[in-house]
This record gives sequence, structure tokens and C-alpha cells, in this order.
Amino acid sequence: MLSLALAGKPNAGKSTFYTAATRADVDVANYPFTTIDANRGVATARTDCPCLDLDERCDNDRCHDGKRYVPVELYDVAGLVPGAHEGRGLGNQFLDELTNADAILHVLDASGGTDAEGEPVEPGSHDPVEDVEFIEEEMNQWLTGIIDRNWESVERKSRSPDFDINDALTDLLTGFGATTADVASCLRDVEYPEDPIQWDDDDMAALAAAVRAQTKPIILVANKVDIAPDETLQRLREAAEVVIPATADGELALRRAVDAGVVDYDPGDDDFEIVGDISDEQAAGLDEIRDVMSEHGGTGVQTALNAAVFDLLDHLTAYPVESESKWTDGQGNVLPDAFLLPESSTPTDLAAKIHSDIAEGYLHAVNARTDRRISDSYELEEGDVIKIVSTAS
Ligand SMILES: Nc1nc2c(ncn2[C@@H]2O[C@H](COP(=O)(O)OP(=O)(O)O)[C@@H](O)[C@H]2O)c(=O)[nH]1
Ligand SMILES: [Mg+2]
Repeated sequence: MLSLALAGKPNAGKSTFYTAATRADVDVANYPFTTIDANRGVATARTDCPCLDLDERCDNDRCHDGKRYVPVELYDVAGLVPGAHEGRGLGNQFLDELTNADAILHVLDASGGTDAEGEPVEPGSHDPVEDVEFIEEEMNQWLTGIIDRNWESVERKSRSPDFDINDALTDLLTGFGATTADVASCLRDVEYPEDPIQWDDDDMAALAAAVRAQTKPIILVANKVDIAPDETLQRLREAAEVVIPATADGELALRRAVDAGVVDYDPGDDDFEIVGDISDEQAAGLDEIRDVMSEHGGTGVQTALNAAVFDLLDHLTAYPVESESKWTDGQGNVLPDAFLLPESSTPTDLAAKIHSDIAEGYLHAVNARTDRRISDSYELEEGDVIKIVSTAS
């Protein structure tokens, strides 16, 4: 499963985001280090279900009237403070936990109500633009330290006649989630001395920055947009490539209202409907959320998850079926499964996701939308419905 991590200072709203996105029960409180251990839960990416092209919507649990929710793993990790790479706060533990993530959602308090150390302060008294690069800088420095501390092993290997710098660095960085291809691509981007003994701190820092960017892309979630000045949002947009305005609190309130049966809302919708009895106070609260949503096209929580999965990580959704005419599995369930795969994945990649036996017995695949057999090198597209023909199925 794809894995996303929520990173940021204490008090930015990570646990609120996590609770809303997974609806798991974690401590949400207004003081640093509430989240001591990594919390791991299941959130979802939202996409259009292929059943929109059928006469009837499918009755899959993860499809709400054509809105399909595909599971992704979400980590709520301990808050990071400046100097974490030197072990400040819960620094190293936090950074270790990020190693498992495919992408990072940097949750930032856009209201300016969290200071440089992650302590709650009067909103507006800290400039969040100063924090935009903080996560990547901490990670870069932390990774530089790891490379530096392990450099001797690379130097030792370099004395061997069949030394290959790419292999040696992959060995060093594999724990960080870097593949041979990642390392090769990073080495193309940075200039470095041939002989590992000649590498200095700057070379290691450049490699660390490249590997971090390659393996841990970051998206900025400008949280607490309900109390953030427009002017700050504007400057955040200038300071970061992708900024998703969000109100994690608003999303959590909506999901609780849905649970209570008083609101009709699907995560990622840009509006909601009140369908039950609520107090005047609740109505006023929901009105405020509605105003924020209409300004930003929703609460931003689902938007951020989607941006990470579909834009940052370039994934697509494919739906394996047994029957290419009915789009069902063997039990008659319509569109039973959805898999997230990297762009340019092929039917054999999908087969491997389903089961190793299916992949081993792979014969060919059929595009259920066209009823045509597709080649092994066919590149899957978002929303493809595919029958894998395998000796194992
Ligand atoms: N106004 C506002 N407050 C929020 C929002 N999201 C979270 N908070 C509040 O910010 C505080 C810290 O949230 P928490 O999720 O514990 O932050 P964490 O330390 O990053 O996990 C809590 O009081 C939340 O209720 C939001 O969208 N708007
Ligand atoms: Mg927390």
C-alpha cells in the first residue's frame, strides 16, 4: 500500500488531520509531543469509480455513488522541532519513521499560531512562511549525517577493483527507501568526485538533498485556513510549489457529523447538506465550515491526500475483474478491487499487485472497457478495468 506521512511542528494539526482522514482515535491536544509513537492508519485517495460508466452504481463499500475511495496508509508522526536531526525533541525517532513513507504531507499552521518551536502562540504572531522549508532541511541534514557516518564503508568498497559507486550508495541508502534507479538518477544530477575519499561535506549534503527529493517528495498543507489571513496564504503559495489550503478541524467536525447522522457529506466534496436535527450552536459551526469550503473548494484534507497520490507520486487506479463483460469477480461483485499503481505500469504490474501466483501464471490481459486484448507493454490508464488471464486464475 502507498504510504503517506504527516510531518510538521507540534500543534500544526497533524493529529487532527490524521483523525479526520482515518477516523482513528488518537490524542488531539494543544501541546507538543502528544503523539509519541507513530500512529499508522488507513486513509483513502478519492477517484471516479468506473461504475459511473455502467447503468447502475456499484455497491462496493468503498464506492459512494461513484466516488471511489482507495486505501492508502497514513502515518501521524511525532512533531518535529528545529534541530531534530541532532536529536532535539523526538527528532531522530521522528525522522526514522519517515523512512517508511512514499511521500510527506507537511502540515503547517498557516494561522501563525504556532511558533518556531511548535508552541501555541497568539495566531498571527509567527510567520509560517519561515517554516516552509523546515521539514526538508531537517531531513536533508539528517540524511547527510547518515551518509557521513557510513562513508567509511563506501571508501572501503572503493578499494575493490569491481567498485561501483552506484551499488555502494544504494547499499547505504536502501534503508531510506532509495532504489538503484533512484541513486543513479541522483548521481546524474549532482557533481561529485570519482574517488569517494575525495568527497567533502558539501558533496554529501548535495547527494542527501537529491536523494531526499527523489524518494520523499513533500507537499505543503496550509492548515487552519479558517483562521489564516489571505495575505499569508498568498505568500505561502509564492514560497512553495504546491500548497493545499486545509481545515483539518473542519473535516473532523464534518466526519463526526456524518457519523452522528446529521450531515450528508463525502470526503472531498466541496459542500455538505444538513439532514438531521442540530442545535443553533452546531448550525453556526457548520456555517463557518461551509464558508471556508466554498472559498477553497472543500476542507482540503481529501485534496491533500489526492494531490500526494495522483500528482506528487503520479499514481493511477486500476480495477481487476474476472468477467470482462460484467466487470465482476467470481462472486458477482461489481468492481471489487481498486489498486493504485505508478504511472506507466503495465498489466503484468497489476497482476503482481493482485497475487504473485497470478503474475507467475500471467498469459495476457483484456481491457474490459473495449473488450480487446492488450499487449504486455500496454501502459495502464486511470480507471482502467482489466481482466488478467492467468493459469492461476
Ligand atoms: N482553527 C483551527 N484549528 C485547528 C485546525 N486543525 C487543528 N486545529 C487545532 O490545533 C491544535 C493542535 O492540533 P493537533 O492535531 O493536536 O496538532 P499536532 O500536534 O500537529 O498533532 C488543536 O487544538 C486543534 O484543534 C484547523 O483546521 N483550524
Ligand atoms: Mg499530534
